[in-house]
Amino acid sequence: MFSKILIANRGEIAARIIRTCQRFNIKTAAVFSEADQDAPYVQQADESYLIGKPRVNESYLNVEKIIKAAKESGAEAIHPGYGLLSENAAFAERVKQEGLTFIGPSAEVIAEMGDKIAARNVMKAAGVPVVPGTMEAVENVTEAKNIAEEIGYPVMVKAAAGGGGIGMQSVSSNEELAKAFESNQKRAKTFFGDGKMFIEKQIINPRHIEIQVLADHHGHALHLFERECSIQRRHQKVIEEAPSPFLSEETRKKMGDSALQAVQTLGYTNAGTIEFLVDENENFYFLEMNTRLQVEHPVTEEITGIDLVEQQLRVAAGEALSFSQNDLVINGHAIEARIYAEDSNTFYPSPGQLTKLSLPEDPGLRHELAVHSNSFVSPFYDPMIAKLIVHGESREAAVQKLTAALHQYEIEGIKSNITMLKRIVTNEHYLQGHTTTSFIQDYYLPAISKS
Ligand code: MV4
Repeated sequence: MFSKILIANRGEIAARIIRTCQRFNIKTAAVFSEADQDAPYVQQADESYLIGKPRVNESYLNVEKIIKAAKESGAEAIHPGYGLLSENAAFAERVKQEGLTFIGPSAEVIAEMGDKIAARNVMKAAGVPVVPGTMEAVENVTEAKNIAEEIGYPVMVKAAAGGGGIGMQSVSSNEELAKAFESNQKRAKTFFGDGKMFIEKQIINPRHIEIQVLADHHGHALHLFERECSIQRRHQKVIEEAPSPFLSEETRKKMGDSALQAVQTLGYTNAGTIEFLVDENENFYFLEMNTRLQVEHPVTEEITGIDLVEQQLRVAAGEALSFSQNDLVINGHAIEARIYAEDSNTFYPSPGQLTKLSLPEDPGLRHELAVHSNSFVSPFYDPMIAKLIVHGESREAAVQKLTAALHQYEIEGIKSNITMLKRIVTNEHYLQGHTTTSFIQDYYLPAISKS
């Protein structure tokens, strides 16, 4: 096992990684920007390195500064967390070239999954169902029209370098197609420097359900069941849970088997997530693979009892997984609510000075915190300031705990989405498990416009 690692991230995930390291007496080196001098994780780490100005390009995305800090600290490995450099193949490669271990999959597989067309092809070859559509880049509008007519409208026009909804659009007719194709291609070129586009059939009223996978360097691969992440707003997840209230045992098994097929075909190592769209008839289709630890990983930890950061460290250090698929069972139900510094009605970010943070302390609650009670929430970064995770014997028990906890959760000085979260978890459709990607549009927005 490593004796010291550097964490190339900030906020709650840096704190989360430090916690597991402390359990195993692994020393931690943090990096921080001028805006994060006072952040809890900077104190919690054994040592910390100021790497630059607040803007991410000058700090958390600055590879040279991060490598320099890693060298200076004597760390043997770098944990990239999520976002930032975590799915940057060039960074993973650079870390390796510097003689350090990147705590994640190989640079090659990161690059392969970053290209959504390449990913579709690998998954198809692995026998994983992919959304019907093109398996190569679509060159121009004429070709796009022919393909869309063949697939049948509505279709999704997507950028190969995209993900998270950028460079993507739903198109319902031939008339809309030319503009959609060209404008998304332009956006993709601007954002990603890559205008490759592809077309898929649009799955109607889908759920977003993802499978957590884990694989070591000795040929062992496991899945840790699914997370239901359908409740999102503008491609930002709000509430996630495990297991999904929608999946039958049969579909759960099929999705898990598919995910394992994918991992084995890819030669994937470390923790990863395979995202699927699931339609109303429980047909599932590969969407994207995330080659990192995810924000919502705690719900999987709660229902399986596995510490995913511990497993990432062990795998990266070359250890074999010490348990097998048959050892894993789903225990109860877990839900995560993301606490954002934003207005519950307008969704505008609300950075600023916290004056109070008072956390509920009921049993079965877990807090992941980016802030303390008098933190300044910086406008430079993602407005997620905390996560509240609950675990209960059943979905009903978990929802009840979450509702009670949200009612006790106190944040003052800045606006938060606590009100929004309370409205969602008490919504009758949520209680019935009607968690689809249009939940906020269909049930939340109409409810607040009435109030
Ligand atoms: C889709 C889709 C329907 N059909 N693809 C949104 C983010 C990006 N990762 C893929 N997305 C979608 N792709 C096909 N063929 C619907 C979405 C989608 C969505 C997916 C997951 C969670 C929330 C979503 C919200 C809107 C659209």
